[in-house]
Amino acid sequence: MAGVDLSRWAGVPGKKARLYRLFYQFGPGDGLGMFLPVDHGLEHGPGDFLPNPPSADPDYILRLALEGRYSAVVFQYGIASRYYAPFAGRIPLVLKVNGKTNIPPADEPISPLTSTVEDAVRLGADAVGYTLYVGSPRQDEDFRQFLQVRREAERFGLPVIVWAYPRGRYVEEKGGRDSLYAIEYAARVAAELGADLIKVNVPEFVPEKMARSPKPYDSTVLDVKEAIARVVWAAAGVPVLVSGGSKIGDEDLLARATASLEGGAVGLIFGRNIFQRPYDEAVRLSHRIFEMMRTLRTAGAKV
Ligand code: FBP
Repeated sequence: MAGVDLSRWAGVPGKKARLYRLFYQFGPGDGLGMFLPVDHGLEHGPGDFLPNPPSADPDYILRLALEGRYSAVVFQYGIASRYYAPFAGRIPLVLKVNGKTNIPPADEPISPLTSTVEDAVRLGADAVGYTLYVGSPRQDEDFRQFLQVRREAERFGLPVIVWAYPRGRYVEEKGGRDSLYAIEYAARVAAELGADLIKVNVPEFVPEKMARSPKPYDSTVLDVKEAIARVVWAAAGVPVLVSGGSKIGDEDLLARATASLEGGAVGLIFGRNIFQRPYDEAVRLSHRIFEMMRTLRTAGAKV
């Protein structure tokens, strides 16, 4: 299995040092990452915290990230600027620099800027996160906005993690946001535009939706490991992180996580699947995922 190869950033010491912290000093290490993203209060509303009400408190999330042995937490600016200081240096931060609510219709999405790379540096973040809605009717605006973030990130030496999310009405016409066609394409676009890391959802193969995808995607059915391997291939060497999506059972989540890593992902970025569980259960599950990653890495190293 893969791990982040820092030699790719040999000429950019700022990015390399921060990626070293994220992928070698914290979390499972050895090139692998385990991230806890909690921007759902903005993206989906506080209803996402109702299954486990204490999770609405960012201090709770930071304690969970520390005890769960994560590589980093991911927050929006308002939360990071009020809650991160007591944890700075103890658990890395990824600052999400754009975001939106899910209240307007999802047919023409764009995620506007909510903070800057300079904010991220001041807060002590080790990377910034940017949601790119590939295929949206507003994609041209999104590309220009991303260009600005990518240039600032290069100037400050911060890695950019792109949430490569195919979205909008045209994507739905071609098989939907979870189709292999759309996710593979979004990962490639993120690589083409200069992402340092790419975050994707696991492709789904729903026959009625797939039928709307271009050939050969209309008839390609893969398991999780094979599907992630395809996305990793499309990403042209840019390391891939896999999202969790809505909450599923422990064993299903572990199976999906294992298959994703075996498919070549360098890490996991699970939000609801962790914080919607009661604290002790979330810590236990995080430790199981951590151990699974260490075991796979060790097995891989022997090959
Ligand atoms: P989950 O693991 O809970 O899916 O979180 C990952 C994430 O990318 C969050 O950062 C973000 O809030 C959310 O998913 C966006 O999901 P969607 O685009 O499906 O609304």
